[in-house]
Amino acid sequence: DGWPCSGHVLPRIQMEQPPLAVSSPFAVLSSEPGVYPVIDSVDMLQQLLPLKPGCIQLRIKTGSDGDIELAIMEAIALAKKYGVRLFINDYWQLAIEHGAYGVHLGQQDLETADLSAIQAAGLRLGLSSHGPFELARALQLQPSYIALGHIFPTDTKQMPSKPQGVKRLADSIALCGGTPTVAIGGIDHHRFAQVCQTGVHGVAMVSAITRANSPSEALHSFKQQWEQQRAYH
Ligand code: 3NM
Repeated sequence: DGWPCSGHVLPRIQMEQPPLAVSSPFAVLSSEPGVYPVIDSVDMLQQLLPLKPGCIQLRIKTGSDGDIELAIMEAIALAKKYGVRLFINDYWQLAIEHGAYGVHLGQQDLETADLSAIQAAGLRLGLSSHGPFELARALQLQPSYIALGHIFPTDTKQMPSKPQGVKRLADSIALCGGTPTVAIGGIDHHRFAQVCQTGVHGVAMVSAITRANSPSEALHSFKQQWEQQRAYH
């Protein structure tokens, strides 16, 4: 497919476009996301909920459909009991059906997810972004928050892009205007303070919490640091 130009046929550049079915903002977060563990089991959720993280995300990548639905149902019920805002990664239909606080989607999920249904159900929407193009695409959809990643090298997920670093994180936060932002990727206790100092609204972590000797102590310590940074800035 192309168009003629001075006797040559140039390839037509295909830009994938998001489904722009949604023209108003998604439901807003009740407050900034804060310390935001990303976990993959109900067991880990049970350990962390008593510490009341700002938000928490259930991100399950393996398992049978039945097991995944059961885990999502249990997780939503537990999070409600503790009054913690739970985002379901990927499984937006189940999130709607069982009344999660919100849905978190990657950019590739935008091809298939029904954003209007998520919005109509009143669920919050978090979107991942990994650089200026994805950030612009995410902003167009007026989500409840935008995740900016990955900030530092990470072993948890294979990333096709390069780490963005804190300078780019700060620039992206400015570009987001009023939309809340969440930093993710390679954030641990040593790097937490410099991430907070960018003014980001939330910090998401997988391994620094789930692979700690005591996940609940790790979360407690991140929450304390978050409060200190907030009081300082
Ligand atoms: N999403 P850790 S980075 C799940 O950049 C995930 O979108 C990322 O794990 C993104 O805190 C990432 O262990 C993994 O580095 C984050």
